[in-house]
Amino acid sequence: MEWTTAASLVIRLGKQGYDKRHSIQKYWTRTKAYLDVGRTQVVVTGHANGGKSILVAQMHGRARDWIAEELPRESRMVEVDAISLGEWAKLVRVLPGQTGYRTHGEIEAFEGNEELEGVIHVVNFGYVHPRNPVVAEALIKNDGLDTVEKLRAANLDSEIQTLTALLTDVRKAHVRHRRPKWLVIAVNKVDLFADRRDEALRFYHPSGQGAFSKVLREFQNEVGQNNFPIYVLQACAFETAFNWNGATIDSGLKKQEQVEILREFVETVAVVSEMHK
Ligand SMILES: Nc1nc2c(ncn2[C@@H]2O[C@H](COP(=O)(O)OP(=O)(O)OP(=O)(O)O)[C@@H](O)[C@H]2O)c(=O)[nH]1
Ligand SMILES: [Mg+2]
Repeated sequence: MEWTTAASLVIRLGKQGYDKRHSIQKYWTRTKAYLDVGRTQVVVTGHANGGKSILVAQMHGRARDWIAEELPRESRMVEVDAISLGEWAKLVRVLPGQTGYRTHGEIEAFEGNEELEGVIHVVNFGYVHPRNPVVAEALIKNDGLDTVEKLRAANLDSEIQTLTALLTDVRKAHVRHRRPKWLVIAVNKVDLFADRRDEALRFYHPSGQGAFSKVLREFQNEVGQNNFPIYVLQACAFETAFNWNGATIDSGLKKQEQVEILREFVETVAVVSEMHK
């Protein structure tokens, strides 16, 4: 079991697969008008407050301009964006984490979309909490999630339900269009569990022993493993201390490590995308 990296893919495929990314079509245009009418090529999903908006923003370096000033608020609409690396560029739609805001985006992104190439599903190893302090307070008081570990346990359970729901959409699209062609599990916020990344990998990897792995494996068995490759990547969109009920968890990454993880993440997604064109 290993994290997927650009280098490991290149070794597995031989160099040819990697070079292909320099010869992609130059259909790309940066105009916002095009972005709004273009069909989604990559869908980004995951829990509310899990880091989807920042991660996507980081995937073409735009984030540095504004992250320093203001972090994104809760997304209430599908965000249309682009991810790019050199000449590789994809039109992305980020589905809001809050299920109530999602319906339209899900339909647009998955149904009848013959352009859909892949899905980036963002997970957090349980390190996520509601933005709304009132909702957070209720989880602590009413649901008894008064420690980070209790919160994580509950989150990890709900991640499995979210994954199952996502795979239902993927299954339908796959039956109709044989798309999306790949799934990236983006294990974000690794700064908060830097020393337990092996554990996280075993938790999320299709060959792992846990419930998340089992759902992935069953899906792959159903559609055929070669028809639907799943890659597990580390991500760290933005180092932030995690605060819950008076407890604080700080980043455990070394200096510059976040930049390196992000660079690797973008490069690996680009290689995955070019491999499965
Ligand atoms: N520690 C840590 N925190 C992160 C990381 N990425 C994002 N965050 C935190 O997560 C918060 C939410 O990020 P967003 O990108 O707005 O999350 P989202 O998934 O778009 O959330 P919704 O729009 O509600 O669906 C940010 O304010 C950051 O503080 C990360 O890699 N590490
Ligand atoms: Mg968002």
